[in-house]
Amino acid sequence: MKLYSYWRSGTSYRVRLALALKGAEVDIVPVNLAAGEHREDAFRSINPQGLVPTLELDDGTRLSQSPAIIEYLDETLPGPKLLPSNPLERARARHLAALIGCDVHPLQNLRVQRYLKDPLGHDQDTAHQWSAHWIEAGFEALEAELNASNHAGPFAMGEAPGVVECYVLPQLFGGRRFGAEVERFPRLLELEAATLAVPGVQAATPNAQPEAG
Ligand SMILES: N[C@@H](CCC(=O)N[C@@H](CS)C(=O)NCC(=O)O)C(=O)O
Repeated sequence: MKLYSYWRSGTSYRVRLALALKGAEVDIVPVNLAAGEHREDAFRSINPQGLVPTLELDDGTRLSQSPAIIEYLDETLPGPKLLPSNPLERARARHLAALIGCDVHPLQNLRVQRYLKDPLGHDQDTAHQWSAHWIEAGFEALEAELNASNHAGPFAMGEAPGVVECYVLPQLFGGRRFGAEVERFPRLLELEAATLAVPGVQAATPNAQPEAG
């Protein structure tokens, strides 16, 4: 398998985490978002939306959109299950993941940040402040959800990290980058520390990627 990925991309990090938790090998193909490689024809022929991540299977089939990729990997690879088997628990895991994936992360995307600056005319500090505001709003809800949960922690859904952790770690990475006050969310930080201590997970982190700069 190949994963078209960018070191700092939160959605690529989600998929790298899912692969690491499954103990699966993948060839990483870096796509340099900062240099605009994802907008070039060569990458649009791989993913017409011009976004990472895209997973390419050994037979050449391609899959995009991180939630779809993660669920496909969970259903087809051996290793620990990332989504719970109980329907209600599975819906809850999807709920917590979507809180980040649908309502927080899209607002910090590169193309959204660029639009805030040009044509809207905001400077970098204002764009970051705007992002940090929405990240903290999402984290407040997520922290409250986890504190009210039946699961004691440190993980969101049980004894081991799964799909929710695949979303929370990248969003904390993004939160720090945009200046969100992540220290206000001790439950999320506890979940992050416990996940980073799982063997193999460090290799999935942004700074462990060969092209990180
Ligand atoms: N919903 C998509 C979002 C993918 C996405 O937003 N990718 C970002 C990197 S995290 C990207 O390629 N951004 C390029 C841009 O905004 O120009 C997913 O979950 O895979």
